[in-house]
Amino acid sequence: MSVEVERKFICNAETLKTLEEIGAVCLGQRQFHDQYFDNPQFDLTLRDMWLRKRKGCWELKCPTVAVGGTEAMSGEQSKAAALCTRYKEITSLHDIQLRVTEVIKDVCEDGDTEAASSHQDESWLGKINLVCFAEFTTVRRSFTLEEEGVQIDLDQADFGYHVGEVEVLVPEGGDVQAALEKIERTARRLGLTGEQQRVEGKMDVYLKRNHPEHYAKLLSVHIL
Ligand code: V4E
Repeated sequence: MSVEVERKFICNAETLKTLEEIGAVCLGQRQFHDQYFDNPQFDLTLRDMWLRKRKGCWELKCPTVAVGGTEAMSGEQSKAAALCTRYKEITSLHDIQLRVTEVIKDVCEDGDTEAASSHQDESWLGKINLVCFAEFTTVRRSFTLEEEGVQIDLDQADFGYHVGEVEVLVPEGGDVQAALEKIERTARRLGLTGEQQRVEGKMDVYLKRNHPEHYAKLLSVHIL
């Protein structure tokens, strides 16, 4: 398990040029199709848990309890930290099923919570009433600033939304504060100093268009 710390940013015509100027190394381009799952009551996403299948593998993103909080930060640091998200990334199918069934145990009437044996076996979804509520394809160009250990992704979603993100993966028990500082330095080098507001991710835009009521609910409980 690792913690993904990331900050989204708005891409513009200058972004590629800026990446080149600051010495970012291109890691290449890839395309992937994401399917996101929840039950009809949206019990997972209302707990800020995001279950998806990407390239044949299951992934679950869950909120992480902030270690060290923001009290030790300066005003500027905590403002910068507020623009970042941190999520635990779980990729073990066994652990994903445990976490998901903890939340959705009441709808499993026959008590049959038999685990799936492989990432391809989707029978467990039906048993706990999980259905796909969002799916889209992303073309992603990735860059790294090797000296910082950050990855910068430029995403183009197939429903017409373009967004960038600066990301650091922190191993379990690692230094989240150091990751926030790397992201902040990178944001400055990218010239993102004017961005004071959280930038919408692909899911914000997708839900706004396709599930506006659920989007409004997530906004009202400050999940989006
Ligand atoms: C919506 C959401 C999550 C699902 C994944 O969203 P995101 O990280 O934007 O997708 P992607 O394709 O960039 O994933 P990656 O390849 O980096 O793993 S996880 C958390 N949320 C909620 C959320 C939020 N509250 N605020 C922002 C700015 N983004 C997402």
